[in-house]
Amino acid sequence: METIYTEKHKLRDAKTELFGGKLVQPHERPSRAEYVIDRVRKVRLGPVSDPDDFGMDPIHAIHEDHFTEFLKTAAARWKAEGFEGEAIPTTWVARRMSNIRPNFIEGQLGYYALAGETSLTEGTWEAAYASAQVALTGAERIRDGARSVFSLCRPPGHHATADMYGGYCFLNNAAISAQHFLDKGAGRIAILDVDFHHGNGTQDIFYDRDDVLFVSLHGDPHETFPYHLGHARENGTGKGDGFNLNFPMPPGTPFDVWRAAMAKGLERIADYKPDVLIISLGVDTFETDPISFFKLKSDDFKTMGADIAAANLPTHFIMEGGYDVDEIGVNAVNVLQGFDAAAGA
Ligand code: Q9C
Ligand code: ZN
Repeated sequence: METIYTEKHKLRDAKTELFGGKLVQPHERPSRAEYVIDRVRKVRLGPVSDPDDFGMDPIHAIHEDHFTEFLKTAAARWKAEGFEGEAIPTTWVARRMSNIRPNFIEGQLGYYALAGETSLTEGTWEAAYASAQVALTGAERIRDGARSVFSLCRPPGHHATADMYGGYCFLNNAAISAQHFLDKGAGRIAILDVDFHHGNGTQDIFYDRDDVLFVSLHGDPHETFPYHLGHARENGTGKGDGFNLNFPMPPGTPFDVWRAAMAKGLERIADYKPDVLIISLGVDTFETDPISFFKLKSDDFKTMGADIAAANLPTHFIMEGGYDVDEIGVNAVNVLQGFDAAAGA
């Protein structure tokens, strides 16, 4: 399987994450992608290619102009005010408050953030833009006829909505890829999100649509991030009714239980008959992930890949989370090797 990758991800190098009431070294750090690309090369998964540049249009097919403008300029505006730390929000549009966009940077952070852990830094925009270009390049490989491709996106994307960032995400790479397929003539796209966390951004973007089926397996939002979306009763709205499927699972969930849920999700995807299957590939379901509570083992990721291959669809893998950094390379590439072995590649 071919991998799309660029070192520009290193430009996203925040020094702080708000965690446990402290500013700590971010879980989402450059070494994550380094471990994954090292493993891709070590096992000779396949060629590694640079992304092409598709510009802003396919990003604006998903994200609001005023939001991308904010992401581009926020870190510099924050610094220009003389604030010494990295830019984090302290206010939100809480229940019964006004959705009017403030002028001052501090208020705008609260307006555009869906969570408070993720700081905006110099270089974040460039890295997020490059990450989206990686996903678009992967999409083009599938359009050119590849059975599968691995877009080694960093920073991740599935928590980002059309106009909000957070949960370590800025631009929604999976959504941008899905929309790109549709805009180039595909009729139906399925997104299977196997990251430990609910893909609230992807769900929100496609919630009222029937041309993208969203299926997510994740930690029950009663117990974990993003807390305020991802419940089983969220099935879509309007035309999108029936095209959103959530499988929240409790702390301690082992692979056999998780795998049975994925089988149900894949059944729904088979009924839907999509042109392309996009996998939001987080490996924070791993048993020793520092911020998660599922119990998958390294070998289970191979089985996961084989089960995905059995769906027999053109498959675009897009990197999302995974924070046991030492094992992220093995676990992510196990999915891809499991897929390739089962697909006869
Ligand atoms: N107590 C992704 O996996 N909250 N994002 C961490 C843990 C943020 C995860 C707090 C988790 C975001 C792409
Ligand atoms: Zn995650």
